[in-house]
Amino acid sequence: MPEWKKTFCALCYHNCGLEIQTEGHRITKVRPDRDHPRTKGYVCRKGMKIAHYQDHKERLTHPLKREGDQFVKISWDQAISEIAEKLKQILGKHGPRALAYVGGGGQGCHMEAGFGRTLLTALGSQYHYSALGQELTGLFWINGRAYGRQNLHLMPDLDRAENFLAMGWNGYVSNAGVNRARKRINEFAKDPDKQLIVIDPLLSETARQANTHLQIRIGTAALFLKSMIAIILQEGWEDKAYISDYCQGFDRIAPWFKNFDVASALEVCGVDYDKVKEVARVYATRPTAMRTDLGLLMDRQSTMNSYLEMILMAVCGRIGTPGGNVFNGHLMPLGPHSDERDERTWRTASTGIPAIMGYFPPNVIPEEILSQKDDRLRAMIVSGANPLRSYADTSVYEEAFKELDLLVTIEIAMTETARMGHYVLPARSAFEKWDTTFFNLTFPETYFQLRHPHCDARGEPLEEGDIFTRLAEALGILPEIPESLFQAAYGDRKGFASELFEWISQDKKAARLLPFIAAKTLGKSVKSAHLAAVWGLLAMYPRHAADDLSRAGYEVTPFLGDSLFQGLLDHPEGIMIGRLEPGENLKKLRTPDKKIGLYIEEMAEWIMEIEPDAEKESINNPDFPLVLVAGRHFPYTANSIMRDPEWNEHKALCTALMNNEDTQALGIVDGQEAWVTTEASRVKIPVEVSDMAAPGTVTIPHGFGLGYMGQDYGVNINLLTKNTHRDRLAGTPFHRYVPCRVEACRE
Ligand SMILES: Nc1nc2c(c(=O)[nH]1)N[C@H]1C(S)=C(S)[C@@H](COP(=O)(O)OP(=O)(O)OC[C@H]3O[C@@H](n4cnc5c(=O)[nH]c(N)nc54)[C@H](O)[C@@H]3O)O[C@H]1N2
Ligand SMILES: Nc1nc2c(c(=O)[nH]1)N[C@H]1C(S)=C(S)[C@@H](COP(=O)(O)OP(=O)(O)OC[C@H]3O[C@@H](n4cnc5c(=O)[nH]c(N)nc54)[C@H](O)[C@@H]3O)O[C@H]1N2
Ligand code: SF4
Ligand SMILES: [Mo]
Repeated sequence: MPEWKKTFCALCYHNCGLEIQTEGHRITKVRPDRDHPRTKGYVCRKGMKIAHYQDHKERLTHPLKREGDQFVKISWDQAISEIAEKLKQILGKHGPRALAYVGGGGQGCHMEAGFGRTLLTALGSQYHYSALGQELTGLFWINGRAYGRQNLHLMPDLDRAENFLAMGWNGYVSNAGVNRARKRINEFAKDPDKQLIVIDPLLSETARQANTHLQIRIGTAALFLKSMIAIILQEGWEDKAYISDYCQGFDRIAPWFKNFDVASALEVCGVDYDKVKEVARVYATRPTAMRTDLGLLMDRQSTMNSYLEMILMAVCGRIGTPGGNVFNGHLMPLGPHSDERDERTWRTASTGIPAIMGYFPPNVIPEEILSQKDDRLRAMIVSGANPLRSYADTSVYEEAFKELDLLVTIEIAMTETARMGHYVLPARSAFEKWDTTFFNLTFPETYFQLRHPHCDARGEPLEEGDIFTRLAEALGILPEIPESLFQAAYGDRKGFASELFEWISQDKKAARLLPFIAAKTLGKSVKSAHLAAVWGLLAMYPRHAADDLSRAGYEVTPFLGDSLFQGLLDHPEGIMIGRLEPGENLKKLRTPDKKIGLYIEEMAEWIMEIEPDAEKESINNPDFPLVLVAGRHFPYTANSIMRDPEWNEHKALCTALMNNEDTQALGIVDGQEAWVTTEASRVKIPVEVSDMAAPGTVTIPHGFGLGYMGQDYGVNINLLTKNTHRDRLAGTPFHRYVPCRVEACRE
């Protein structure tokens, strides 16, 4: 009987526990892991298809160098020394602002990001661009102002909630950010004592399950949220005691809502006043957890939506309280707090967008490369990301990438971005290396899991941590490591820990380069740079999570980190590494007065723009009368990770969903091809008549248009999105609101 090996999925940030059987390089069987402490046997269609991620005909095996139109195989030594030499030349001539690191771990291979960022900062640059800068940074910015730290992130406390309010989130198929989302949705929808309320312009899969679905007009989320707050304050339903104990600035925000014309606003939103009032009453008076996502984050009022969402939760006393939204625990936050009011925080040179939680928004990359300034971007290391399919406005990206002096892509597959690179470096896949995820979707328990290397690698791919360490060494940025530390790495890990921490406590430069030091020492004895860095993280974890660890039943000793590390090696399904106290969640606030900051100066003018007439006017666009939802996530897409169309049995699934009303008016029948035109471009795509689409909307999935073995499958949605169409503050794209028009294809 072949052995079942425990691991977890790398296709979305739910990171479900899986069991796999393998034969050499391939995964031969998959089943959900019922013993998985967090996901308990939960899985979706995509996870069951993971074998197509691991093995296909365009996996990379060797370092490649571009020569003319061709790639030639080169050795690792040649690749590393040439790249290091070019980087030295570019940075020597133009300074550190010429360099950006793009990507960093995707949906569940996060160990590389620590190495990539360490290399970037050691070279003097702060430009880390990632997918987080095209969805979450506006929200992170609000978190920073309201809670004192951009990485204080809220999640719905569904275990203690009576009701579940979902807005701009389609968890029934995206599984995004809620542990075992489908089960939780069903539980709230079916239990007579609970309620599932969904606010979504489309009849999404989640909205279909709802007890109450408010189908707002697309693009009116800010107006809707402002109305909800206004109703609550006008009715006096706010939680006055909570506001006085835990909030600051209420008196300054209250006037924004006092005379707000709710009736006119809701008319623009296209929803019934009494129904909204009832939802507002339920939210304000019963423990209700809220989950929002791309429908708000990628909407035309992105950061404003996050601001209004924060105010709504706060005035109802739903932040940090049981059954509302709570701050979770973690081994590592997803990024550092980076306040742009601190002059050390960089802004992009041409477009002036600050780092938020350490991330810059991909939407500005083309302008930053094409700028005529001397400090323009010239060199880029892309890893675990495919900008030429994932980021807005592919044509502009293609134009910009041609102007780079150096493009290095670290990948497992030959992608559109890799094809434009000067060097393409093969990484080990999720199942060929030690790796982990820092996404964490549980409360009050915090879990952590290591993915063990279960598949053999083909060719010579390396762990990304190893690639970055080799680069750091070739660039001459590593300090001299004491010989005794190399030796200690082969002895008892406790002895190694004492030696290492003593050294780095005296040598600040070494402390900043810790992942590399760990890789060069312990990494040699455990045969993995990533494993060594995980050990380092765990070694430091008890210092800042002692209470969480003792609540989880651990005796907190100086070497607890090492025992946790051993636990992860012994338990490939993961272990609990902390337990929070639901009643003490507000202690996590980090503002100087430990209160939630309701009034945010930079948002004050903007919020005044959210008025019925102004919004009605802004969403009226005679040139582009329809709205494209540019990026449906459904069971046949997994961002741009799954490249072999065999995973979808080669079915033609990339269609434009439209409402019957619109197709009839345009003379289009189901299955007929149509032109969809936006400011950026136009594409031809089959139309699928569906009641999921609201009148006036067109929905196309994200994750098609990938080339495989010389053929393209489906439409690349990012031909239609415009990179300048972005949030004024965070630079995040408006992918859920792209004005468009549709014409039947007559030829
Ligand atoms: N199958 C599959 N699952 C995935 C992924 C994938 O590629 N495929 N990707 C993963 C990733 S990286 C992410 S970030 C998540 C995203 O997860 P979600 O955010 O849940 O995914 P979306 O499909 O964008 O769903 C957003 C919902 O917002 C609604 N919406 C659009 N415009 C508006 C608006 O103006 N107002 C309101 N209130 N709602 C609006 C849409 O109709 C849709 O139902 O999914 C993850 N899961
Ligand atoms: N128009 C539009 N665009 C969108 C969206 C949308 O809704 N609409 N959704 C967006 C969202 S929410 C997200 S999160 C982004 C995601 O976009 P990206 O950040 O580009 O990430 P992915 O598409 O998840 O995968 C990127 C690459 O990682 C590679 N890869 C897989 N495993 C490994 C590994 O172990 N190591 C390395 N080095 N590489 C690996 C894959 O081959 C793939 O090419 O795209 C988004 N783009
Ligand atoms: S793609 Fe599916 S199986 Fe994989 S982590 Fe996400 S929900 Fe789980
Ligand atoms: Mo995402």
